[in-house]
Amino acid sequence: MSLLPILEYPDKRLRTVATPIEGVDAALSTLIDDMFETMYEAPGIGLAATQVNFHKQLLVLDISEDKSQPMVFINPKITAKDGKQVYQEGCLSLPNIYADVTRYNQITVEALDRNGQPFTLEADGLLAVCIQHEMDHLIGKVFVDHLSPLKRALAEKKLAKMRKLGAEA
Ligand code: GNR
Ligand code: NI
Repeated sequence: MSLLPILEYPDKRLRTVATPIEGVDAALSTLIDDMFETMYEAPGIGLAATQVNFHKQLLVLDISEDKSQPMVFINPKITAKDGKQVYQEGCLSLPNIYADVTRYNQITVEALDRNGQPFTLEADGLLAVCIQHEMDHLIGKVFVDHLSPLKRALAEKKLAKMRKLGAEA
């Protein structure tokens, strides 16, 4: 297993639109293991392949507190959505930046699991937030794209400042 470098905003590669995965092979299985290791180590509750510079439709997540609910979504599609919720989001590609984002409250997702088997999942609350956040990455979107221009500018300013402080420390 190995830790993978995570791309950080405003890296242009985060804007790449991922393409569908055609088959689940051993190399993909290794990538999935490495993505879980990278996500848990960060620590984060989700990771999209885009963030580790692999531009295929793959995301992993685990919203449990004890690493007990690892989930893999290959070629995910939202087939139903309902309601609205606001959640304070963060992103491993924008360290230390948090902002409220409005998303669907309840979604139905169809995807393939790590064995290539199709499944359907109904999600709400944080799980629904996380799936929508990760699926955004797969189309080259990050959560600050959902903010007003003013809030987004503030987030970018804070990010630049944190980087500068980090570089001096
Ligand atoms: O670790 C993460 N936490 C989080 C919190 C609120 C909403 C979304 C997320 S996802 C994020 C990990 C990440 O950047 N995934 O792309
Ligand atoms: Ni993210």
